[in-house]
Amino acid sequence: MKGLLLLVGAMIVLCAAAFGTMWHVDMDNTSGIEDGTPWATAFTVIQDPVDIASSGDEVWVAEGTYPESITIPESRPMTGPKAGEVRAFEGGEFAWVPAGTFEMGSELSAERVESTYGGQAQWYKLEHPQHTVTLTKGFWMGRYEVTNQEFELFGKETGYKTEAEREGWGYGWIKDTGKWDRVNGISWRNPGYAIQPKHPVALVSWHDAVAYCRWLSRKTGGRYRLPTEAEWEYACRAGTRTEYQWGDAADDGRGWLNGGDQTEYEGQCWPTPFNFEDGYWFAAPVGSFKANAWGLYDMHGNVWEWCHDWFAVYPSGPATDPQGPSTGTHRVGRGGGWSEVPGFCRSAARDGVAPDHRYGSMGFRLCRH
Ligand SMILES: [Ca+2]
Ligand SMILES: [Ca+2]
Repeated sequence: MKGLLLLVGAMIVLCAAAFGTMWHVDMDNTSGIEDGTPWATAFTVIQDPVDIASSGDEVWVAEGTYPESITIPESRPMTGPKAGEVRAFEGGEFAWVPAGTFEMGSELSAERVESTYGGQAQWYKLEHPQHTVTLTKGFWMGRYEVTNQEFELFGKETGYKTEAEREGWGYGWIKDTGKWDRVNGISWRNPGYAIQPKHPVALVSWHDAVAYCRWLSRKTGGRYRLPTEAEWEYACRAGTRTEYQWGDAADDGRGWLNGGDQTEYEGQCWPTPFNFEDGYWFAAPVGSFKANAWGLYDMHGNVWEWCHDWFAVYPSGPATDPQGPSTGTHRVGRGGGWSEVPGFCRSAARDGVAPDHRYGSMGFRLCRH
C-alpha cells in the first residue's frame, strides 16, 4: 500500500505539471467515502487547492480511505485564463482581466488633485464618492488603443464615413491659442497632425467607435464592445490603488505614458506638464510605453478612450457590474490624452463628452467576450 501511495503521490505531481489546472477540494470531508464513491459526492469544493487535473482526466488520490481512482466530471468549472494572459483574436491582441472587486473613484479631494497634479478642481469633482465595485465576470481587453490601420479596414469594407467625415469638421488643437476648437476639414485621416498606421485612431465619435465594434462583431462572430467605465478603471488600475499604475508621483511616469509633457513643439511647451520629456507632442504609436501589470498599454495618456456609459454622478454605495445610467447627454472618456495635465491622466480621472463630438486626442479600445 505504501508503494501505491508513493506512486500515487508522484502521479499527482505529474498531473500538476502536465495540466496546470487547479482544483479546490476539501480533503477532510472523508466520512462515508469508500472506494468507488463518485467524485461529485466524495469531496466538497472549497478554497484550499489540493489536486490538479483537467476536466475528464482520471486522478489518483494518495489517502487510504479515499477512492483510489476518481474521474472529474466534465461539468466541473475550469479555472479561467490568468490575469494578463494574452490571446490574439481577429480584433487584435487582448489581455485577460479577471473578475474582482476594487475601489472606484478618487481617494483624494478635487482640491488636493488640483494642487498636486495640476488642472482645475472642477474637472475632478465627479470622481467621488469612491465606492466599492465588484465585476462578477472576467473579460478580454484590447492591449492597445484601436489603430488607424485597423480602423481603415472598417471604412474600406463598409464604406463607413465617420461623423467628422460626413459633416466636414472636428475638434482640433489650435497651435496659436493652445486650445481645442472646431476645425473644418479634419477627420481621423487627418486629425491635425501627421499620422502613422500604428497611431491610435483619433477624431472618432462615440457613435463611430460603437459602429466599429458592431462591424467587427458581425465580421468575426466575436462579441466586441466598448468597456464599461468600471471595467476600464479596474483594468487600468490592474490591482493598484495609487493615482497611476506606477505609483502616486506624476514625475515617476517617465517611460509609462505619452501625456502633456516637456517635449517642445515649434517653441511651445504645455503649461503645467509632466516634468519629463516623453518624446511626443501629438499621439505616439500604440505600445510605445510600458504595459501595466495586466499587459495593457497606454491606459494613461496617448488618446482618451471612449467608454460605454453615459456620464453621471457615481452611486453612493457599492455597485456590482455597473453599466451607468440608461440615458444621458455625455458619454464617458477615460485615461487622458497627449495634451493633458498629470491630473487628467490619473486612473480615477473621467470626463463627459457628447457622443457625436470628436477630438484629435480621443480614440477607443475594445473589450471582447
Ligand atoms: Ca507627450
Ligand atoms: Ca489611452
